Amino acid sequence: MYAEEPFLGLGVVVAGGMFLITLVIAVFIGYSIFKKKPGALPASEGAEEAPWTSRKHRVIAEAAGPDAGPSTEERKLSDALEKTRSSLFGRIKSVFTGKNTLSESEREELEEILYTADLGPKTVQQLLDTVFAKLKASGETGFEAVRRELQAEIERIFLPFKIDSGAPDGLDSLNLWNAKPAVLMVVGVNGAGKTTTIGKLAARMAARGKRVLVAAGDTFRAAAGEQLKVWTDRAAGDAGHVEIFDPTGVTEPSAVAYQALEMARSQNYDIVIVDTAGRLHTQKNLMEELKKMKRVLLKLDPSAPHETLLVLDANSGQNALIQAREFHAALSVTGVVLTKLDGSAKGGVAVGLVNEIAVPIKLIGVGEKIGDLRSFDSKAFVESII
Ligand SMILES: Nc1nc2c(ncn2[C@@H]2O[C@H](COP(=O)(O)OP(=O)(O)O)[C@@H](O)[C@H]2O)c(=O)[nH]1
Ligand SMILES: [Mg+2]
Repeated sequence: MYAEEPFLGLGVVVAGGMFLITLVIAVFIGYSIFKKKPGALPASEGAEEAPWTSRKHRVIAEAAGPDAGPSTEERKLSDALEKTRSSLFGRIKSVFTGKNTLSESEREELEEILYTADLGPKTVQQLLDTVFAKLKASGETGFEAVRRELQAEIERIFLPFKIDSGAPDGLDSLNLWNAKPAVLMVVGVNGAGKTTTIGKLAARMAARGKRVLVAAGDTFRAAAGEQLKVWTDRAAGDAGHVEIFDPTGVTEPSAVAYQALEMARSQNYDIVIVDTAGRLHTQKNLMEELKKMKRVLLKLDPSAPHETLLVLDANSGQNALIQAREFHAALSVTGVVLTKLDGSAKGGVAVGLVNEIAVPIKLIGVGEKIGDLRSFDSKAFVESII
């Protein structure tokens, strides 16, 4: 009996060894199969793909609305804000390289950086007062502390105007879902991006199955109607629920808006978007015309317009603040679309806008294509710029 024990021990060792070898082979085979399965590993994405392919797919996915995933949205936002980031994060960081103090001289440097990034003088002072008071109390110095407190303070500014943007297509931030037809008036100076934004919005509305009528209310600019037509055709895509209302011979913008709403009512449209002029003979004339437009819409529907969006070009910096003040005083705008954030170093203007004009930024434009419109996520925005 005792003599058999060594053989038994040897048997156990051999069996154990074979089991281990089998296990290693099984794991190896399993891994190879898993690796070949399409989509099993994200590494296959992008690398050798032609850039236009991914771009094309992205645009289509985004135009289709809610199905577009949040990852694309985040990636594109931080890409778009790259210049603003280097004019804020980059320059603020360089103030603190090689020193870890927080004196008057750093305050002056920060002040200049925030001014030139277009946050607005009043907002800059308010931010720095708070941040410096906090850091003095805690005794902290250095870049990370300044960055943390700046981010917190800017987020605090955005907080009262934070909008639950719902689905990734950004449309839920607009008050257009409790009326039929709902009226969206789009205002702003020439070249701000009104017509482009209308195209982007109409595409998303069509993707939600809505019937959209776009009123060509910019009767002042020659070819404005044709440009709008190109956008509405693009927006309609294959689903085709976007029409343009551009009556020949009607030169008064309010008349166009009025007739469009009448038509939308009789033909069962869900949403009327009114494009408007950005320039008339004088700025005063423009404001009067826009106010009149609002009044005539109100005559047909006491709750119209349900949204008045002001389109502002981020590149216009402090001028955007001046425009916002004027348009808001005349029309009580319900939200801002901040366009051309892509490639602009002046994205910081968003902070001054909300702080000084007290209107929410509902959407942002990050490019010229139909998919390049985003809901405004203030937290992601702040983290992308500082
Ligand atoms: N890069 C970029 N260009 C934009 C954006 N929105 C509009 N544009 C461009 O700005 C220019 C003026 O736009 P348009 O819609 O005609 O402005 P409108 O006069 O306010 O109607 C056009 O060349 C658009 O392609 C944006 O978010 N990013
Ligand atoms: Mg236009």
